[in-house]
Amino acid sequence: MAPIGKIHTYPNNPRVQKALIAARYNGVEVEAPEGFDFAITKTPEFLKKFPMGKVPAYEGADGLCLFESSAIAYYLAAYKQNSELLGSTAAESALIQQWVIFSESELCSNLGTWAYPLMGYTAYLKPSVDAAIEKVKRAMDVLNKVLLHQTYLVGEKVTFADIAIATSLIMPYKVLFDQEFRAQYKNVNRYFKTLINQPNFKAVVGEIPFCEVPLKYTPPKKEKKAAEPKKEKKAEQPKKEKKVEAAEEVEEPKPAPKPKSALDLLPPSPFVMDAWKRMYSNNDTDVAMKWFWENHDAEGFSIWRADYKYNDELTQTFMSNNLIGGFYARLERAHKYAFGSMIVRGTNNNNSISGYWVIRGQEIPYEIYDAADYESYQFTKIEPSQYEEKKKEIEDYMSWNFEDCADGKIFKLEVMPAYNDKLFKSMRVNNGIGWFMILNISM
Ligand SMILES: N[C@@H](CCC(=O)N[C@@H](CS)C(=O)NCC(=O)O)C(=O)O
Repeated sequence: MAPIGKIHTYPNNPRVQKALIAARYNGVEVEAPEGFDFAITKTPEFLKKFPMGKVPAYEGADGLCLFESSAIAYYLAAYKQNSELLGSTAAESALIQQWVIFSESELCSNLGTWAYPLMGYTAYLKPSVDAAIEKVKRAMDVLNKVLLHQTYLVGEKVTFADIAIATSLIMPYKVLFDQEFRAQYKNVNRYFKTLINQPNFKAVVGEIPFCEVPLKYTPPKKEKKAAEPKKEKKAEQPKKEKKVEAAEEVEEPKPAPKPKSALDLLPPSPFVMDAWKRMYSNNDTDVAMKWFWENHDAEGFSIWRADYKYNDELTQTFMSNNLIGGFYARLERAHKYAFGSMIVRGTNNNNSISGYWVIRGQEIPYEIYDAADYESYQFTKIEPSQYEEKKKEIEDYMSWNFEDCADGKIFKLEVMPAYNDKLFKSMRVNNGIGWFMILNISM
């Protein structure tokens, strides 16, 4: 039988497995060509057919275009008339629908929030990861109860519900659910093993090794700095020493009490960081940069070029952009004192991260060098005598004015990214993947 269509995707995308399994159950052939380049998802031709610019995306030989992995899988599950995958009554169909939605909203999205920071794709925020783990446990409890007396979720045979749920559980069974975790969900374990050993599953997903050592967050190592304000403070205040030591034993640093920044003790500067951020947000970059040079105070602020040190390890451009987001997420205390524009230049498997910063004072302050990811970047100061020579480059970085600019992020707290017009403009100009990747990426 000739393929009825093809699925655009990168190799081994877990979101495609449910479609390929459904296709096998129905004896339908569909292509999932290798050699995919993410860049095509942002071309006008692709966006015309798949306006989200995301994968997987299905293109039928008959012209049907579909995005959303569950819709693609549904189509293949429904392709054969009277397919048993979709139930035989309205009630069964609705129950199947219930579990498909459950797999997306209760499993995939929470599993992504749990796993992706640990894989380094998104910023690690402990409360958000902990909350996601609790939500996954709640969903697993539900499945465990339901599966106590049932082999499959709906009726007595494998349906699309089982395909959706089991494929959502592959990643966590491999890297998150260790033996101790699995021990609490014996019925789900039995169910999962039953499914992944069905020939139609096995042909798509292969052997699934169960997790022995789950992914854990390991903060990047930092070089010790000669004079850290925190340490000085400890020495000056012996009475509080015990309390500080106890706090240091806790896995995650707690926000309070806020140390007063050494930067607040610098002589006042006529350059007002907030005014610059507003200027940048509300005007075209050429207008904003004119204001910047007119108002820049080279004594109170310094300009830095930042280059990621491990560009040769970067792969997908959207992942590089997520790295920038991860760095920013750890610079919470620097918002008052710094502004940065970092961009991803190049293409998948051949890209780099670089940018420019305007920073209070003449050194990289504690608020920046204390961030976990700081050591991954080379910060090079641009001396005032170099301003003229570097002016064009600085402006190009501020406006993302490079042919090879794939994406980027602006470091400034002033407005939420989703409402940041300049960011939207830049995303449009670059057909960028943008901020939403960090929020949307789930599985
Ligand atoms: N809900 C969608 C999610 C698709 C999705 O987020 N795909 C990612 C790759 S796994 C993507 O194409 N991201 C690129 C982008 O956000 O522009 C689905 O299940 O198909």
